Amino acid sequence: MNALLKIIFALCLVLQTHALLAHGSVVPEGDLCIIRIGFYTAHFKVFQPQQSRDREYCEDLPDTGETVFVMDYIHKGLAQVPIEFRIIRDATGLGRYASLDDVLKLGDLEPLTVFHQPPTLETGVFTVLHKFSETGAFLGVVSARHPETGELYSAVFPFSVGFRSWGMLPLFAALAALAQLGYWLFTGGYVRWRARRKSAMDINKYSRIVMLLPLFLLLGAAPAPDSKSWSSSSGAVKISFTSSVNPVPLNEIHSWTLHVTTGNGTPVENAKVSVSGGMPLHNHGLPTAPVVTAYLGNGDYRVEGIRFHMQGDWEMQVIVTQNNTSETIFIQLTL
Ligand SMILES: [Cu+2]
Repeated sequence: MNALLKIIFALCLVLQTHALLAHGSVVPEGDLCIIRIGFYTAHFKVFQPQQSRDREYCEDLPDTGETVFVMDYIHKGLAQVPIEFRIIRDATGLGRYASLDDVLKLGDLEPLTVFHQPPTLETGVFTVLHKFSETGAFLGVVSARHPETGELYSAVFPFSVGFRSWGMLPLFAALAALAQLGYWLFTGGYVRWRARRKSAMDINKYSRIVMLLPLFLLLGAAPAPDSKSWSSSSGAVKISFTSSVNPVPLNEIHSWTLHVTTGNGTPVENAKVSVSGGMPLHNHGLPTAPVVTAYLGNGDYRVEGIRFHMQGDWEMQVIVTQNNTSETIFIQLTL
């Protein structure tokens, strides 16, 4: 047993160094991943909101389906360069060791491309969304052309979709489990477990029903979504909203009408209203900068240019200023 543990430990070490070499232009730094596009750097995050909500990935993705790639600029110069984003099937055969040179040797990338966004200027956060329909090995290619020198900088990051590349580790884990099982059967542990399990079963049946009861009660008590309102911490200002697209859409520019009242429901007329937002759990902002474009009367304000680029928990921050006092209201919504 001791020898087996040593083998597993040695294997972990080997896989660890393997993983460190593995990210191409994306390198881990603490809990974050950094992508280097020439001298440009950005925090690099990948989400699969439908499958794993707020889990952040830097390379290998467990599932197919909707995937969001996010680059939060560290080097602010990236806000002024059009960024090109391409995902190709890995035809280099090099997997995690593929470099930019290997990609250039492939020649025409068009036949291998599964996703391509031509150079796009994003002043805030760069995000692209792609729905993977098949598992496999892929290469991401990110390029940015320097606006003055004209030089093209590129980054390549190999990643896999739909499986975890843990190398031989699962095999060794299975071996260890088998050894443990053998020991257990041999010492009679199984017989004792069977006896305990049988008496536990009858209790389980009832406790499960009791545990579900509060859930039913909660579902019955949930308020209708359109009657929702949010207050500032002092309670002086209250806000509700209606969206031009219902329900609030994913990845679509739309507008909101904010209804702003005092705590007791009197409309707040002609105030200065500003709106921003983001995902607190992902630590990133909105991909757009919404603007209040009109006061519509009766405490209603039109906000244009809202876009949510991924599923999950969002928070909108609304600041209402009138007579030199500002109140801040946070609106929580889950997409
Ligand atoms: Cu997010």
